[in-house]
Amino acid sequence: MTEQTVLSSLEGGVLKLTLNRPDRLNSFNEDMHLALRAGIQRAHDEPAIRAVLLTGAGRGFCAGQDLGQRDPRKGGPKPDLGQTLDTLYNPTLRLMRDLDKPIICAVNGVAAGAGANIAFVCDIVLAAKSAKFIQAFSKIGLIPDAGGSWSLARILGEPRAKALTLTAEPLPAETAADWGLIWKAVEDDALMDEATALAARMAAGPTVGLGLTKRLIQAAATNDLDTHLDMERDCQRKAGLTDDYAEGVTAFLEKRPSNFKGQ
Ligand code: T3D
Repeated sequence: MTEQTVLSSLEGGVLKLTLNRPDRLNSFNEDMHLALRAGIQRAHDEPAIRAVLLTGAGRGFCAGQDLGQRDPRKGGPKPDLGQTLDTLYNPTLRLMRDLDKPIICAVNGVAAGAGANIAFVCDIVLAAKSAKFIQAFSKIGLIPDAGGSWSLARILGEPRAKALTLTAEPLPAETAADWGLIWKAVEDDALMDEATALAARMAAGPTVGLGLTKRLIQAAATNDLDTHLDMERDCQRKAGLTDDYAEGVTAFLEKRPSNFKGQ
């Protein structure tokens, strides 16, 4: 490994992962794929990690797949992109959805192709006002992957999802927020402070309850109401057995801030 493609630091229960190939706008090579997956896996494995903050180094967030690695002029057989989705993108996306801890995404600059769609898989997305989201795939003859055709259709509906993906027109951060695709667009110089504070707040929260909440919201789109009411019952039962629930109620009754331990 010649470069550290994902920078990682743990502070106050927040695992910060920074995509780190700034000269390629943090586009994905295999090493960065594996490093990001290892970071998310670490968040699964370590109880001390109670939230993840994902961002990019330099002026971009992530420009999707590194196209230098797909250069047809180099010859050789045509790539099996289904296989790269199967082995590189999709396991990481599933790991991010399955993580029972909040993932905050700070989109610091352009997010294109799979780079945009990885942001949409995160739980709370903040973007710098100067950032743009580009479904760049149609420009190179591909389909929107990394969950994009799923997220965009669900969140935006067909008309906007089709227009964005078929035209590859950049979507400014403020419009993305107006359309409900991300949580907020914030002033560029406030982005990291705001995202860091939010991640710290999540890390100080009732981790089990937050994880169950994430799971419920994700399941809502495919559950019918009957199934979902049962799922809420089961999740509330689990949440009600946590020490954090007891602490939350005690703190309320004692008129003091809660001191959640994530258990
Ligand atoms: O292959 C598979 O495994 C299947 C999965 C595919 C998933 C995908 O994500 S496909 C989509 C791939 N991404 C793109 O098509 C986006 C390509 N990039 C762009 O269109 C533009 O760079 C941006 C709109 C994102 C930003 O434009 P701009 O003008 O701000 O920056 P730039 O000058 O184009 O880029 C700066 C540098 O980053 C530049 O290098 P240079 O000239 O300074 O040496 C550029 O080549 C490099 N760069 C940007 N994106 C990529 C990249 N290098 C490799 N791969 C990239 N995706």
